[in-house]
Amino acid sequence: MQTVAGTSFIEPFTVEIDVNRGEMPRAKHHIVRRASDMRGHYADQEALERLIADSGDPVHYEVFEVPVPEEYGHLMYCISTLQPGTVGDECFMTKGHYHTVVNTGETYLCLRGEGYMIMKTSDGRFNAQPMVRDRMVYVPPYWAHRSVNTGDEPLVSYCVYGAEAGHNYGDIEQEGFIKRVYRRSGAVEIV
Ligand code: PAN
Ligand code: ZN
Repeated sequence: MQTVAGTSFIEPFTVEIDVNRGEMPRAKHHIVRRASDMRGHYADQEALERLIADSGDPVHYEVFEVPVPEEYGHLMYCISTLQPGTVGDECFMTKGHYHTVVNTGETYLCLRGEGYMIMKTSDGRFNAQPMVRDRMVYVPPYWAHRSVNTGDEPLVSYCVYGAEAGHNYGDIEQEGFIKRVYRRSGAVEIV
């Protein structure tokens, strides 16, 4: 068998996914982001500090993955589980990022819950796609992406992307996502 330089040969494998709990039980990487990891991301920073102080710094979201080599040709995949809730009236969300290798896309298959994937480009385009069970969002290359939970249960999705992608959080932290997602009197507003 001939292999290609830069793409490691590995053995095939399978993973278990617990769709209802939003977990990959035997994940090797388990990233947990709490409310305190989200400082600087919400419009109402005082509301975030109150949430951290009064609710024991609750878990915001978790990412489970069995990593593969971060190389062109491999596909990274993960389960991402974002809890429901609001900071002030802004819905819980992930930090969001561009891929470091900007021309790598990603798919998000929503397994449970409801929300939005909000996306923006470095030249100021904005797009929001609904995330709801059995629906897949395609995040094309170049788009920064953030998931937002607008419902009352965890938003669970299965993501797949080029394993060489990398995550660039810094640029979008500086730029912001143009719009925010709120739940006011039960209605979702993207403004
Ligand atoms: C996802 C995200 C995951 C967490 O796996 O990494 O939903 O969001 P943040 O990375 O923005 O905190 C993905 O888009 N990977 O590329
Ligand atoms: Zn991504």
